[in-house]
Amino acid sequence: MSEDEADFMRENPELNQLPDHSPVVKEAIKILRQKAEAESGHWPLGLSDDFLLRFLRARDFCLELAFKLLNNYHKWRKECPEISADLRPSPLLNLYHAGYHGVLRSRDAYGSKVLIYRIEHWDPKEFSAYEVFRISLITSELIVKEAETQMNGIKAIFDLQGWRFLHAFQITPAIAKKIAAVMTDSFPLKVRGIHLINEPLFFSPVFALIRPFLPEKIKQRVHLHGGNYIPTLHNHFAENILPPEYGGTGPAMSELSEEWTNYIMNCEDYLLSISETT
Ligand code: VIV
Repeated sequence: MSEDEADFMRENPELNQLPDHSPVVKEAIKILRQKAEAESGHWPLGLSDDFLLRFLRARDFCLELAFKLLNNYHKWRKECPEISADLRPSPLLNLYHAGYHGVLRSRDAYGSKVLIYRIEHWDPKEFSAYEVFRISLITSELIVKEAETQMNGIKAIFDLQGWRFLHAFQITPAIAKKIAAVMTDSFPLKVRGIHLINEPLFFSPVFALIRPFLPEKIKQRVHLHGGNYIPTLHNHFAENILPPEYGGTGPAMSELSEEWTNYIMNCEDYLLSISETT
């Protein structure tokens, strides 16, 4: 092991804030690439600087952990073709147009990207949990390209208004495991908060399926706000970034949802290019 390599044996959060082109960052990328090339042959998405850097940032420049994440990411995608084999958004357009998903225009006070999902707008007779899952994966693949998101992670708000048995039946133990895996060690994004609002009582068995697979650190970041969520949600997100539907003064959900739909549709070629992982 070289001296440089030894430097990257532990987590180095201070390196996380460095720009892409700084020499230490370049050095870490080079070592990670050498490791990947040496230990396994097949990297269908390539090993470009940009690609490798997101894994390093997600693991605060600890080489071992970044390499493990890189491996897990490829493994997860291969094992879940129903979710990740075809990342083109067009087959999911009805779900987008229904307003299931929006991304806030402004980051939160910590620089995290904030994503909103509204279960009420998911018709479980039209779309499976796999397809709904794919919406999150598509968004994740696009926002993980932003340096600020790599550094400061994401927060997700799940509005469970309208949660029905038909939704619950779709969350099989297999899906629950995939949810937990992608949130913990199979995707290069730091999950800084999961906020559930309007969750009905019969949501708890579903959460009980997912919970055992979450590490303590992530468990602590899951907040259950219930129906009277405005005061507690506002402890986490400033009113001026939240849409009026959630007691804020920011742009409306319909606007955010349309904006994001247009954005992902413009990225269809890119999404197709990263779809093939075999
Ligand atoms: O997709 O960082 C029963 C996060 C999430 C992701 C992905 C990444 C990520 C935080 C999830 C969270 C959502 C891809 C990279 C796991 C997709 C979930 C899809 C299911 C079908 C939604 C149904 C509703 C859930 C509600 C609770 C889920 C939370 C405990 C996450």
